[in-house]
Amino acid sequence: MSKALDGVRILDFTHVQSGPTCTQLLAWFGADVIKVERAGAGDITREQLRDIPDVDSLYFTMLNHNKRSVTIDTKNPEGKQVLEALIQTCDVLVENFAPGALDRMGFTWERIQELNPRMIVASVKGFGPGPYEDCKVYENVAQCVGGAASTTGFDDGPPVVTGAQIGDSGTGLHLALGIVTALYQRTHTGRGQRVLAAMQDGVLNLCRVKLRDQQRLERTGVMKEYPQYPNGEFGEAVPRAGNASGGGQPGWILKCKGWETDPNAYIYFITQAPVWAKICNVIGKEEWATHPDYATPAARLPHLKDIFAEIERWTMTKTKFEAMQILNKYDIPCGPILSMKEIAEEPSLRKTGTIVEVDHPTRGKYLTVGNPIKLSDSPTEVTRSPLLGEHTDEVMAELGYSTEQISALRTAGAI
Ligand code: CAO
Repeated sequence: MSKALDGVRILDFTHVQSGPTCTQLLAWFGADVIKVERAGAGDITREQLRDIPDVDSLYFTMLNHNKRSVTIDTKNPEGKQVLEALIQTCDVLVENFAPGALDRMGFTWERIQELNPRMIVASVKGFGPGPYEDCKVYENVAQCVGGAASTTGFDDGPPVVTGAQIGDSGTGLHLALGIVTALYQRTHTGRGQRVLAAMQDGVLNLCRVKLRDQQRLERTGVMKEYPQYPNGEFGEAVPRAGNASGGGQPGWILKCKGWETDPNAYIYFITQAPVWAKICNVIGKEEWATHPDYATPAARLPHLKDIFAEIERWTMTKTKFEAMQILNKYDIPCGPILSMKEIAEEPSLRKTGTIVEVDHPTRGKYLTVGNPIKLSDSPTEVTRSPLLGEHTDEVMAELGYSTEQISALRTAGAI
């Protein structure tokens, strides 16, 4: 079966996490992704957080599936020529170097356009144009400057970063959408363009509901679904909301049977308005269905703490899976807090290709997260990440270099 992005060639100049997640997705959709790395070293993540000596780390292997790896020293004049040949034959250049690094290599937007006017140049940067545009940025910095950290955690504690890599992988996702959109526009215009996804912007986009709340707070001075209501103080900025739901249906994380010893024996419970009567029945508080203090969503808001405490008395008598099973019968929205171990072992995720076992020549078998986006006409087959420079000769031959030329370039340190 053909793939959605068959025939699209990506010159992958990405490293660490944000850029590689983007090009990995494009590779899963069928693009030929050629990852350019420095000979001898490669992407720094190959050696970061290693669990097996001298073997590409899981950090690297889990972000670089389905790609080819070539080594080029792009600061070497002959290496630059090889890169120029790649620019002329690829559709998209994706990079997430520090600001200005591509220009310093001699590959400005103008120069790239001269070489290939159809080329799309896609970049992840920490910030968009402005006072911080020259800054280097990593995941947690992006979470802090994009509004996630100030709105995550509990009200009486410090800001907290989330384990979800919304700055890196989140921005990679945004960039991938920008790239396919630019490829589509090129079918009409014939021209390439620049695509920029700034990590601050990507995180803020994912924190959109918090900017909503900032404006609600400024208008009304209070947010009734937040745990600070009715007894706490609201300041000028959106406070941290603990585990409160970001939407209009109040929710909280509640203890389940075994919470004393199992750090993940909890369930997320949503008191969705249409099923309120069923919730009251399940927890044995039938009278709340009609009581004036509890019968409507607005009446319930000042009592949310008591309501969740009562529901928790019920959830603590069940395991998180038992509670889920019972609540699902009544269409009460809830979700067990799953550990990574439980997720890794979940058969249904293996079946859908969301968790995949991959074999690697030096690492052996390992688990990875497969393509979370499923296309019915473009199925994803996850193949292992490349060894450093594994495809240098193959790609050079495709560019028209002879075996002798390739070994001369290697001797000169250009590849
Ligand atoms: N041949 C020769 N030189 C190469 C090369 C190659 N194949 N590949 C990279 N280089 C050079 C670059 O040209 C650059 O050189 P100069 O500094 O002389 O211009 C140098 O390697 C280092 O690039 P860098 O500054 O991007 O790398 P860093 O480790 O210092 O910074 C990071 C890493 C992530 C902070 C920075 O790249 C960045 O801010 N990127 C944008 C934001 C981003 O993506 N952050 C998320 C990363 S994932 O957490």
